[in-house]
Amino acid sequence: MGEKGHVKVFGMWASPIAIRVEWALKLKGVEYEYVDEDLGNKSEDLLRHNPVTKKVPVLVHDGKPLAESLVILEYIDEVWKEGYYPIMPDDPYERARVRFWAKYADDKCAPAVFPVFSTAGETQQKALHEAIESLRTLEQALEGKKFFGGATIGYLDIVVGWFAYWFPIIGEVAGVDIVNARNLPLLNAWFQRFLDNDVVKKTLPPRDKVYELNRARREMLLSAQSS
Ligand SMILES: N[C@@H](CCC(=O)N[C@@H](CS)C(=O)NCC(=O)O)C(=O)O
Repeated sequence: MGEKGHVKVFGMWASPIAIRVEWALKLKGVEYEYVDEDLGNKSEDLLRHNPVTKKVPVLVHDGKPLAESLVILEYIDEVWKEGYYPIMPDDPYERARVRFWAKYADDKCAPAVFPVFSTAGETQQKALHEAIESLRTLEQALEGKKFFGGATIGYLDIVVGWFAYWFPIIGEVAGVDIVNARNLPLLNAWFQRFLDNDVVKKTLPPRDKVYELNRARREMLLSAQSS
């Protein structure tokens, strides 16, 4: 048990959302117990801890459960504060700004990329155009900075961090290039910088397994549309 109690995380190895919680805890050097869920057959423990959405991630701190990754990230930053790696900006206005962009990324960018993954042909091209536009808007938050958090990885980097690893994989599965040096140069350069971080790198699931899972998923989505 760490100096601030026992920490348990319910995740799923290929979840791009649950990994946010692991990145945050690892950046802070907080030890935790990890429970990998089968989302097709969720454990009693997960359902007991998160009866509302029944989703991962769930953080259980000294027996007290919390769901929703963005809420969990802020909680982690508040509990492991003095002397720990900072995640949220100090300034209230900057804190509000990163919350705004996190909401934009979850509500606009991720849903805009999904149809690129789940369609083909002209529909996919149209979706790709819209996805790139939404990412171009997000890119504004990176202007003049190494990371969204400034000189180091912060809250927004953790929130959109999965884009850096998952977009190239799902792009390859779907036969499209979502982010590259020509269409989104700042975001593309940030992808490399983010993935170069040791904590980030060490937490990532194996690329071949993520590729295969998404390949099978796309095949299923496309065949469901054609039947
Ligand atoms: N808004 C939630 C989204 C969590 C989420 O979508 N989790 C997915 C895995 S990536 C899940 O648990 N899916 C299982 C289900 O929907 O039943 C968060 O930020 O925590």
